[in-house]
Amino acid sequence: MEAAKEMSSLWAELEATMPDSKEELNLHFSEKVDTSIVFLLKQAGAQLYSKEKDKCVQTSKIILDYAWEKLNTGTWKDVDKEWRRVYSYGSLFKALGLCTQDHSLKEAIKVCDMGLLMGASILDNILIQVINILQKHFTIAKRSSEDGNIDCTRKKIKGSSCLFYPVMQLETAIPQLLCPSLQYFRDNYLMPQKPVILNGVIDHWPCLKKWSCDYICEVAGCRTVPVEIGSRYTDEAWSQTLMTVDDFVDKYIVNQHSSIGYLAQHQLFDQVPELKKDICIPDYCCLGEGDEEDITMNAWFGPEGTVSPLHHDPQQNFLAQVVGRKYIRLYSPHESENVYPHETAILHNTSQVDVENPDVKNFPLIERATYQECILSPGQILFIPVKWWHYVRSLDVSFSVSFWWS
Ligand SMILES: O=C(O)CCC(=O)C(=O)O
Repeated sequence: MEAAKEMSSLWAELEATMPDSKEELNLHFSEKVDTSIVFLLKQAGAQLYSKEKDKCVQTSKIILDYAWEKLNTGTWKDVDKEWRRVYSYGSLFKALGLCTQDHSLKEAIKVCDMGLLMGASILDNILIQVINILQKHFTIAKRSSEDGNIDCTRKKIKGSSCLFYPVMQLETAIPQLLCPSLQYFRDNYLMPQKPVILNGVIDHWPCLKKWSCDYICEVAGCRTVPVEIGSRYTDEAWSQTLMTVDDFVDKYIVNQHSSIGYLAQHQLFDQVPELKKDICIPDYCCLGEGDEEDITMNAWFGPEGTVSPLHHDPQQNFLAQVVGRKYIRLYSPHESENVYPHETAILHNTSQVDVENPDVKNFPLIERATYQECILSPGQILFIPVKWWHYVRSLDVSFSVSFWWS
């Protein structure tokens, strides 16, 4: 009885996000999309509105399989947006069709996440509205099934083994400031493009007190996210996969699988607005010329030992440390020749040298390159000027947030 009540309240909320009639679904596509697929989309829409949910799920699966092929042919930038819209509609119809008592909300959430990651915005970002509702109901159901059993779910993280803990030298240490004024930061660090660690500027961020594996699993555990597998993206064995945050934490953080998994992505905060509420854009970003919407926020969540090989990015960066510590080494753009950038276009911003263990025979100039370094701890922000080479290795389970701005 309770389940039936819960399902009808969920369905009422979902219905409120949907257009009033199937005619308002706006199922119009350019000639790039085969008419047979447009027909199936209309059919799935009609099945949904006439509450034939199982049939709607079946039709949506065909649409999704077909669109998936289109999304995975050629390079991502050449994928036509119309096919991404098709994928989003297929995801929407399938997710809503799955919302019956017999199906799990978890699967519907996964379908929406896939739509968000691979699709394009439709119907005023309806997938975000739908997933928020699904997640709310999923969390309520999960909490009530866990009642009285909370301690058993606590994520226990193995102690840090820190095989190689760097010793900082005074001469190479990145300077630190305590809450500098905007003008001081601009004149002494932004304009001359010098790295600096800012202390005391993010002390008020709620994430510093709130974020832990338990909390991240509580707010995002059921969400599907892209994860990088392998110790560094320059390795041949490196790959990417999709998995839920719960599975990522269990496999790579709590149980520390033999390979390394890194949740390094820019969509996490759009996918999970709850996490975004716990951080703020640093005031210093207003010194840039871009608008706030142009700032990219990246999440970097992984176990001890994740490495981002030496590389540079095309924007200014504030790398904020929230959980755990990271060893970071910076080389100025003047050292580019000495750090041996890869020759391929795709990796031209990445060095061939493993800077903590350099092959000086093959890369002798690396010994000439001067660098600055630090161990970034929770509550600190590192300013990495545009085009500065940076190498990052986490010393603990770590969560950082970076802001790319111009
Ligand atoms: O924290 C990391 O592993 C890499 C950070 C980074 O490369 C960036 O913020 O641009």
